[in-house]
Amino acid sequence: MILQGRDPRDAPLITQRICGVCPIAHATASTFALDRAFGVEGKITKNGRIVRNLILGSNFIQSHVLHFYHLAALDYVDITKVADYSGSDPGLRAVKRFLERGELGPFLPRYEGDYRLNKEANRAAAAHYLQAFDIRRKAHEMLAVFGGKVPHTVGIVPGGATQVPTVDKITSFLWRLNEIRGFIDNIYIPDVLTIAKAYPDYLEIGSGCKNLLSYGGFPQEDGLFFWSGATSRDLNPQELDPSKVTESVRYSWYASSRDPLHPTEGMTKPHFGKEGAYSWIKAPRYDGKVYEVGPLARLLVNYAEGHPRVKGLVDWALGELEVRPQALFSVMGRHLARALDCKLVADAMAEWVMELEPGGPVYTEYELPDSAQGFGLVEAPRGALGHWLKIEGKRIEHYQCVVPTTWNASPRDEKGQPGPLEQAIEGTKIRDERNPFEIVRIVRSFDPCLACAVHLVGPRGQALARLEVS
Ligand code: NFE
Repeated sequence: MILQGRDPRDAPLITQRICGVCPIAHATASTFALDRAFGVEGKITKNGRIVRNLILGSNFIQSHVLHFYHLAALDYVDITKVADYSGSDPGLRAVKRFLERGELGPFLPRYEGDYRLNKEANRAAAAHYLQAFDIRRKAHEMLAVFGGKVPHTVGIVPGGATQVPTVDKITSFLWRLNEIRGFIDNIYIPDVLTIAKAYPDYLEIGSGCKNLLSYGGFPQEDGLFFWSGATSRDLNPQELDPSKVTESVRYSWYASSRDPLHPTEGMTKPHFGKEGAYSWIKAPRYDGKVYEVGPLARLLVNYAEGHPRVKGLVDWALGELEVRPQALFSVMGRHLARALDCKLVADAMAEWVMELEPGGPVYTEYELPDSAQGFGLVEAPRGALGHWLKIEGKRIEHYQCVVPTTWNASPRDEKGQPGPLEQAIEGTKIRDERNPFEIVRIVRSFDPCLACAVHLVGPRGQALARLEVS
């Protein structure tokens, strides 16, 4: 709604402000939609395509490391076991001082009881928790090399990118990437496997709807790096048909003339207090059915389709845990898929950055059309993201974003079907209702982002702030 009446070229900049965690995915979806509307979709230069991929890939790494270490790990790692640490690691000594002084946030308060790692494993994980901050900073720096700034990039534009690669920039990007790849291979993936082995029951709970959807992402010369498609528990592959995407607002606080609607016609009309509604999130569905999106969906759709790199890596990880692919429909399956996804993207980036042509063009000119339509589909860190727009009189007339967490955290739809996260929680046995670890661990395994999933509502006609720029 904020975009209506604006210059279409503002969309990648404004839609990034939906979220500070995955802004690049919004810039990319919006830019793909505009490329299509402006008729430059097939004319992006090699450098333009690669620079876009490197900016988005840097954000994937930052987001996945953030999620595992800083949002999810403390559900499994008991950081208070650092209290009697007597070694020389400066990070652990700092944590110990915090604990001694009673400055326990963000480590406490927390749920108590189900921490299963021994003292050594807890200490190692706590040290990695701290190291992960540095890795995230490096991923941000890497993004800024071609993206200009973080979190909201100015580097991705319709027609291509803004930064012409130089040998200096490539070097600056590559040394950071190689350090990060070492962290993913030697620390992140082993940590996820350690936790999965200590919590094998979490390879069985939180499975959810067992339908998975991927839009595919990261264009290469010969097609997308991650393939698009859908699959289910049987792991039979299906082709993606974007016309089958709809959103229902039957149980959401929005009004709509018809329900459900395809995003080219979708409406965002707040109706708080609507009878029966219980969420600000809409309910996206594919072919009328409930689908999970995210790293697990991306990997298993590609696994089902026989993507060689994905298949090799997933089979290796399954061997480490001695489980079948179906075990990945679970809490630990989502964490493992996210870590493997991080490696796949980081390794591919090391190849893409070497394909850049220093000094070569990154941008293709286009004419702003009077009227046009477009849509952009991309894989965001949290899964399938689509932006749909219509342009009339060189201005945006209609704009809809259907976002990964909207899929995963959706309420019931017009048929009464609960969303993936609701299905994943239903029927879960809680061992200790005062410490409902099972529920928080299931919810967090989806890496939900409600900033992305809800729509912004401001009090009608009321000034929220006044800014003067001189
Ligand atoms: Ni706010 Fe996002 C990602 C997007 S999620 S984090 O990844 O698009 O719903």
